[in-house]
Amino acid sequence: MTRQISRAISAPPVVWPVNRRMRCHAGGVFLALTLAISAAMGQASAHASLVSASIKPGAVLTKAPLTLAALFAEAVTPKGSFLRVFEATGDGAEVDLENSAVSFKNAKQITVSLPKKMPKGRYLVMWYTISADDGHRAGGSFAFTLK
Ligand SMILES: [Cu+2]
Repeated sequence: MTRQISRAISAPPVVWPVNRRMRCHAGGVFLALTLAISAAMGQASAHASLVSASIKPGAVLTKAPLTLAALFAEAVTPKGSFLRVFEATGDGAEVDLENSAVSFKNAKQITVSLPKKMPKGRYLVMWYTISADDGHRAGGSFAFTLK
């Protein structure tokens, strides 16, 4: 039952023509619908969103790790999904070794190597996933500090 509902709701919303006068009344309906869809999506666990990472968001590290691994809620496609690390200051240069890849043993995990001599500073991790289950895309970022 829940599955059928979420499948029906996750279809692209049909946008029908609404004239200006109708729109203010329709606003409440759209809001209610949006809330209903969000609730249904939450139950269905929709995308390959970030579950955990070997460097925790907001972490302050004293020793630079050589790899960063991140775990996602769903299996991700090797093509198109990535993990990248940038300097949060200065010119925002990419610091990882540009070898972001989905783990052989776990299709829900992406790893990337970090340089041996990573300078102290603040870094920004960016992740982007395409779900291997349904093709849905998700992305986000978090910061950490090396001091
Ligand atoms: Cu999805």
